[in-house]
Amino acid sequence: MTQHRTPRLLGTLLLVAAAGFSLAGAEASAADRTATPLGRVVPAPASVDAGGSPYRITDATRIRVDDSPETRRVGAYLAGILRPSTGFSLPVTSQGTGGIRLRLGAGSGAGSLGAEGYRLDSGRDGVTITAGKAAGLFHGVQTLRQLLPAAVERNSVQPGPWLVAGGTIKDTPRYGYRGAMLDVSRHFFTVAQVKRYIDELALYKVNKLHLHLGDDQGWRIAIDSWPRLATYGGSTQVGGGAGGFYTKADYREIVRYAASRYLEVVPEIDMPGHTNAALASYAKLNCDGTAPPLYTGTDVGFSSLCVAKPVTYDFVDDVVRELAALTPGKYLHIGGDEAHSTSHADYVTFMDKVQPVVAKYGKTVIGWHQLTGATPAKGALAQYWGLDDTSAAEKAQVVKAAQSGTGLVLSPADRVYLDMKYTADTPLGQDWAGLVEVKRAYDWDPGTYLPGAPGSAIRGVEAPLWTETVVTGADIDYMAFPRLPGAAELGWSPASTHDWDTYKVRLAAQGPRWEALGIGYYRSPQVPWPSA
Ligand code: NGO
Repeated sequence: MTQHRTPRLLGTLLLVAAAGFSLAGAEASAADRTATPLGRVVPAPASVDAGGSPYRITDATRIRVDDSPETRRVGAYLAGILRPSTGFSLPVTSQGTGGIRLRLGAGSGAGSLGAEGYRLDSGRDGVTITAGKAAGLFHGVQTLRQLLPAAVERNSVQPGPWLVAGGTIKDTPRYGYRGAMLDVSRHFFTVAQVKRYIDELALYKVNKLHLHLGDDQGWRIAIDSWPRLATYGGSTQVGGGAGGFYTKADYREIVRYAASRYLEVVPEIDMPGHTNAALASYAKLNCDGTAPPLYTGTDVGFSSLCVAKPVTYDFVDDVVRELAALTPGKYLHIGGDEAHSTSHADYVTFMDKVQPVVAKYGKTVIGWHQLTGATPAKGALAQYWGLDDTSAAEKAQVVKAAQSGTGLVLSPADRVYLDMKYTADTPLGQDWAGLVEVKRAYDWDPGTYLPGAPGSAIRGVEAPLWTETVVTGADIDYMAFPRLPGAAELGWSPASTHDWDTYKVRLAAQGPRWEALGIGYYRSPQVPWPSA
């Protein structure tokens, strides 16, 4: 570190001497050159008032927390990010003033910041993040992270300087539901891979991780009362690989880790279609009593639970009960898409019977938007995954449900399906919904996307990553970046900030950050990435 610094400092001193400036003046101009402009953050903050002196994190900086355990935890998390790259000790303490301060529920209008909002004040003496709730502090910390140079994300000591531009950010989310889905059924992903994705999501203030735990190709969660679901139904995946499943301990660890990043896990068991793995595991679930073979292809719409058999509802009750017991969050997703092998009447019957089971175990139903073709339970959310040019009749059905109180989560497939190819040349992904370049993924408004749906029905945005073609952690990164931050911004930032030309500049600034984090991404020619 010293070796790096000496020539830099010497250079600065020589320049200062030549120009006849004071050292303080030189520092100020260095600050101007290197502090990230206050608003250059993804998602765009709701309000930015830049100005005043920057704060410089130094060896003397302390992270000052109030006495609540949650504030301490967020402080420790921040220290964990800053220490390796700055090389500073950054003690987390409740003593003293100045430095980086995390304050929960105290003054500065914290009450108006809601469950997830925060305020960040930066000036010569320090940076203060204030929030009403710990989630807000955590989101404020993500903003602070992005205001520091990208090198802050590295694991070894970097030269700095570590400047935070002066001014005030006040920030609250547009929507309460800001999700990302990972399909762990088509290809299985380990707990470590899921944790890495959680960390990537947290950086962009995503607060829901939807896990697609069951589909034709694999059942991925241990259910004690139906053990073969996981041990047999989870024993393969697309292409015939070994597959895998989460034990309950694994799953609890995912839920715990997500909660430590203020994400709620939304588990999905897709029903009554997309159930070949379950049907293969238990012959009695099939109408004809014969188990089909395991499936490793990528067709959809060929499987259905047997709506007429009572055992189907024993199965559903057991699965929902055990899954609900693993789920501290509010929601349980029951799928309901592409039930092409279930008659419409059976579909309606099935949903009428299954939704009350979810309620019985204390959870709120989410279903893919085909659920609006049945009768969505009171309080249920429908996840819209149509296209811009989905038929008017299908959209009208969703809009009608929204008018009757069903909340909507928007995942238009030709906008935010992260498994769509960026261009015809993208080596991974599908193109059934079209090619989705970065601009297309960002340039739509959730508030007006489905005309006729009341604004209050729109609960948020979710970016699903289906994994028929996605096999490794690197594949996840490549398909998610740089589109995921756009979906996150649509969920968080006020419509008034929506502007592709300024967004692409903020997005471009994320590139070096991803490089520092080891995230391989698609270098879209639409984005003005800084040259390496
Ligand atoms: C569809 C289908 C999934 C596929 C995905 C691939 C929904 C909700 N059902 O989305 O089974 O994996 O497309 O893009």
